[in-house]
Amino acid sequence: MRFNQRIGRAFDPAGITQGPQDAAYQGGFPHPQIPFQVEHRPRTQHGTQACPQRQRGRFIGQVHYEGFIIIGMHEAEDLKAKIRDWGKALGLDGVAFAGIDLGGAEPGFAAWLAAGFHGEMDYMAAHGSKRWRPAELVPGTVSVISTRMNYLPEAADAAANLADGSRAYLSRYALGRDYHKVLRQRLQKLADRISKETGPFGYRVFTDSAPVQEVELATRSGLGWRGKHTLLLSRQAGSHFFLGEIYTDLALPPDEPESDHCGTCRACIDACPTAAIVAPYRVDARRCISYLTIELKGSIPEELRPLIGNRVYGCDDCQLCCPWNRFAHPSPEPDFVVRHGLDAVRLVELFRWSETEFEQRMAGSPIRRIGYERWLRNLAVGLGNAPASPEVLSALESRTSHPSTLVQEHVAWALARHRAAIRH
Ligand code: B12
Ligand code: SF4
Ligand code: SF4
Repeated sequence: MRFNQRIGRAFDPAGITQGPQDAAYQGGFPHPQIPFQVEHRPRTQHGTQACPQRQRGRFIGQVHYEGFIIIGMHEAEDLKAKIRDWGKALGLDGVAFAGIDLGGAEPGFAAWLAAGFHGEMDYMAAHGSKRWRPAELVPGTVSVISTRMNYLPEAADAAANLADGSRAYLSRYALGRDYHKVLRQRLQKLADRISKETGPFGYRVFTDSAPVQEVELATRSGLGWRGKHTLLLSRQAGSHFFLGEIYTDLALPPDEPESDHCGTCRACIDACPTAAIVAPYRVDARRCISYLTIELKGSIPEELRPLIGNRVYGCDDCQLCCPWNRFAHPSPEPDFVVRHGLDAVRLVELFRWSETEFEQRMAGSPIRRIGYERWLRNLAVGLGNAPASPEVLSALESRTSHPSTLVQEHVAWALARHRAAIRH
């Protein structure tokens, strides 16, 4: 019997689609009615990936037995190889496969929450065990297709930009088009391609948009290993890539995890400007510049402002210093091409933008989600840290009566800083 290697409790039309309470499950793969709170980007998750009706018998080497799908190991490996190739053709730089047992990682996450490291990101504490049990988030899931997509654009040198305090530093990932859209579309195309081979199947695609433990899944799939900065790293590509997943009811054998290649290095811990990496594999988000400039809605703690330097949207320091990022390749993806010269732009220039200019220029960019008020807040901090010049002072003075008290407060801090420096 060839069909006994992998068994997935994948799809039970009789049990799922006919239940009156499960109207949302019509079509084979459920649209969980969870008001998914976004992680990097608030938005409601739309169930666009439902499969209409599974057509039995169209899947290679697939046998249905009492509600189980049984796939032969040989056929599943063959399908995995094809999925890798299709992913590559779609511009995904890595495709690997994980199971759904995330046991072992939950206590570390609970400790992170208990320490309050999530700050104001309440969505990180929501959703309970769905985060750890993919089949609770998307019933029927038995495997995860874990993918990565390189984003590094051809851009002005990051170190030179960081060293020039009159320039703005925006995280490399945010210089082009919003990756959520780009990666999500690729994953959808990959799922469409798979269904051409297998017939309709149950799936749902994710990227940074739901209670999905993306780094943990990617680590288990062997897509890379978790660095001491907590991000995923790969020997071929460093860490400048996004992660995205397809939860699926296809039972695909998991790949082998990658071994750890950080060794005794601790460059990322030492390079962090705010000491946010409080220990290897532990990031206190409340100190992380990425959190302070993107996630935090209110006032940036004063003691951290001088440490932020000119980083006005996100931060890359823990990655820029990583030896493995010598192997990071610029992405050929047109969507990640730098827009509006954001890789080498002066703080005063960005601070001059009106709200309309911000909305127009940032349309389609991940930066737009922080809104104009937080944009000015961040720039005011950058200007407060910039070398004093008449231009910097007059730019700040032009915003002292801005209608937002948040902006006013950060501008006042920046001006006070410069005036104190001039007095001494
Ligand atoms: C919340 C979040 C953040 C938060 C918190 C980051 C963090 N390290 O937790 C903030 C806003 C700070 C952030 C910043 C960034 N993020 Co972010 N973020 C996420 C998100 C939504 C969830 C991550 C998460 O689950 N954190 C919770 C903690 C507990 O998990 P963890 O750090 O992985 O910790 C594990 C262990 O290290 C250990 N542990 C951790 N702390 C502790 C504490 C104790 C006491 C113990 C015992 C154990 C322990 O247990 C955990 C369980 O396995 C993911 C997307 C997703 N849905 O997964 C993207 C994601 C991780 N982010 C991403 C990116 C790109 C970034 C930035 C580089 C963006 C930027 N340039 O500004 C920075 C990098 C900062 C950093 N060093 O982490 C990418 C990473 C891609 C990659 N190569 O890995 C992801 C995967 C998004 C995506 N789809 O591509 N992010
Ligand atoms: S992104 Fe910046 S602030 Fe956050 S952990 Fe990395 S180096 Fe530190
Ligand atoms: S800088 Fe060093 S410790 Fe940090 S992720 Fe890279 S190799 Fe690992």
